[in-house]
Amino acid sequence: MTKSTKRALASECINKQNQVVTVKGWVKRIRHLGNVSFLVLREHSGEIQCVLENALAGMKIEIESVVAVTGEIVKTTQTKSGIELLAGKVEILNASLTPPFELNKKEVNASLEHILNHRTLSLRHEKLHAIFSIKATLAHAFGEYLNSEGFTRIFTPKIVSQGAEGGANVFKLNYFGKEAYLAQSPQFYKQMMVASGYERVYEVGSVYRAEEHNSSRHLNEYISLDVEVGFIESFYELMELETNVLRYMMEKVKEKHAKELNLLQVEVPTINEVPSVTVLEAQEILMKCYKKEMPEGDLNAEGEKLLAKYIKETTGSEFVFITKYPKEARPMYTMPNSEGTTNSFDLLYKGIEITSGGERIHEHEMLMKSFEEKELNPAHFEQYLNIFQYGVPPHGGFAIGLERVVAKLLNLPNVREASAFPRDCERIIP
Ligand code: AMO
Repeated sequence: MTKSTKRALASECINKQNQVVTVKGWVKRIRHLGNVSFLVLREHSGEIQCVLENALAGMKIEIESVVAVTGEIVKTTQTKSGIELLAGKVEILNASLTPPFELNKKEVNASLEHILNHRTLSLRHEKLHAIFSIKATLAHAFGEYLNSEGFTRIFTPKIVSQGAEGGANVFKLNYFGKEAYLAQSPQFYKQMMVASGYERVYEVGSVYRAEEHNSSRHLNEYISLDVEVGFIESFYELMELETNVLRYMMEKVKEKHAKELNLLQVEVPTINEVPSVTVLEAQEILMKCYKKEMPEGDLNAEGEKLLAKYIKETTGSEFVFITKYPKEARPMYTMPNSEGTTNSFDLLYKGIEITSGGERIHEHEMLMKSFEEKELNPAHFEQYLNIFQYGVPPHGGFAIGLERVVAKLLNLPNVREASAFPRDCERIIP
């Protein structure tokens, strides 16, 4: 077996001046000037210009081919990095056809349909590529912060016997002849893991919603960043925890992605205290300032946008918590309070809901009653309900929709742009 040449990364070449190295990657651009060709090679760590002289300059190389280039790293004034590679050998590892997607323009001039139809190629465009590097950092930072606060990461099933969020938006599937569903959220399981004694748990996982409306903020599969905490004194603790998690996530993006943020012309918000209003207060603001009447006990999409505008103008914050929704607007597991509402909250970011959360009912009898009030048959939820007879502490949690956070942070008009391979009513490929 022949030993392959050890690959040098483009980002390391600055420290390899006057050394002979082999770089490997995609041909981003190739320009011919007489006996010389300039090949820009792109890979995950960055780019490097390779200069091909004489015999090599005549080589026929299609852009987006995968190549290995061997040569000496030298200083130059012709590139931003101040170095280039003088090629002695070029090997085409896998030739590309002419790509059906324009990758070398500064802007992406293509419809979302075209972008998504050619996803593998479109993700090679630096602006689209940047979105998913930032998304990965947000998800990682979410876990990193919670780990440092004594949380345990959990992994719960996505094939379930009951939907946790209610409503009609569950995908049914045939599970060896029995009816099963794709999980709408890890709600019951994260509560069960708190009750199992882990107390503080989180999950980063896919969840499924059979939303039939093709809107710019709904996906049929998305990443839910879930948190559940035992022994809470009040649901305000959860709002504080979420503020801290989000602050850490944003700081990490700032720290790691200066280049991508500059490319996308995005400013990462500094999260201080997040303002909070009750649903009732929000409705009063919308009536007083914008003459808008809202649905009973809730805000509609227009109301959420207007409230965000009001909060931004009056406090400077792009985030706002809305608290104390009525029972009717929340799932059966939500803790009611003595004011006739619930200990629940949503978080809006730039006028879009990115989180729901709240305190859960932890007393068996109260929970049974709540299921019955929502006309749910307790027999269908027996396993979950039984747990509450064996010592479950006061607890609560929340879930953040990752793609919505990415879309809002990066000013992407459609949440699909924040999913590498989005699932919507019409799309299941690629
Ligand atoms: P909820 O159903 O409000 O709450 O979902 C939580 C968050 O998930 C995101 N989200 C979506 N993102 C993209 N496409 C969708 N179709 C979609 N639906 C929801 C939103 C939303 O705020 N179990 C509770 C959470 C909890 O109380 O812990 C739940 O799932 O950002």
